[in-house]
Amino acid sequence: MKLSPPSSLVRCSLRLTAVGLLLLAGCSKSNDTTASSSTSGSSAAPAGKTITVGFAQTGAESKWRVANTESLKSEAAKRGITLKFVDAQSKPENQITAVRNFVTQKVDAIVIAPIVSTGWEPVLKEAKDANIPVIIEDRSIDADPSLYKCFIGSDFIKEGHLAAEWLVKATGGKGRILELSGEPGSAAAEDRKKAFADGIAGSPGLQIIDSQSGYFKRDQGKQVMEALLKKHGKDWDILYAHNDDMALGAIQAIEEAGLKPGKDVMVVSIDGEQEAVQAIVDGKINVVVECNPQVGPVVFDSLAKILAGQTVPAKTFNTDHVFDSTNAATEVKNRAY
Ligand code: GYE
Repeated sequence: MKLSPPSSLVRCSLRLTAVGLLLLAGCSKSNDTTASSSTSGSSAAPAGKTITVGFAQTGAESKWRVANTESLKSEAAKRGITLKFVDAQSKPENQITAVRNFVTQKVDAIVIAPIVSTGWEPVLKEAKDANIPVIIEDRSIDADPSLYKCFIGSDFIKEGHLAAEWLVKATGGKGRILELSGEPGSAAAEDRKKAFADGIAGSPGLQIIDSQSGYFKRDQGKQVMEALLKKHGKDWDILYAHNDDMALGAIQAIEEAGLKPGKDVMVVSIDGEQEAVQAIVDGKINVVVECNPQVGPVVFDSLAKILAGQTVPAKTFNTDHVFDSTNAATEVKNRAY
């Protein structure tokens, strides 16, 4: 009797080898995880081939973003994974096209850092129909959770609350606030805006007197701050910027207008870039709430589990900290981005 080659067995064991390597190469990182959901192992990993992952990044709007890209790229390289990288240049339509192309190219998995939270369902359905698992990193989306495997990133609601809580304590609940918000329609901007507003709601002496978008960019942060300074002069007390790049741009505009940031007016920011924590040491920023961009290890650990048919938590949040004058001098040298 002629023995037929146990092709499915060989394929299966090769796939397990690739997945095993992914799992072994994973380095662990402390993270808070919340409610679990079961994820079926829809492995599209080809037998005996390098795993290919498509990564649809928002763009390169901030230093935070550059660090996020670097984290995923270096972690993929460490694990021998081929990463197809697309910079969507802050255009949601580019990002949808990138994901659609990844589906056509039959990648083994897709990672998305969504620019905006809406409009994702059609292309996620295409990925699901093609049996390609999707991980959402950084910004959450408004879509049926069964269309993607998990979310990995920071809790923006918590960040907004932490910023507000710090400010209420530091000001005794009094002050006129100018807000520099992030990318309109992004979870990062919307959650940080809402949570901060909720956090100061119990202090009627704290009022947001103006709010404009600086799109998470340093140059736009500066330009928008210049316009706000023209409009409000010195009749304001606090700047709440949704990220460090905008805060750093705004600080320049504030100084050019003859005010001392950190002293004449308070500056509250989010991200935890080294330059911003240094600005606390220099007395120009008052507080920075951390948002960790270095999620590459968690993303690829989760992917390894998904490809091996294991369950991963529906949401994995970073543990983020608060930097102010009490700890900035110690922490600044540890900032990796
Ligand atoms: O705060 C900002 C970046 O989505 C959390 O996007 C991210 C934000 C981050 O450009 O710097």
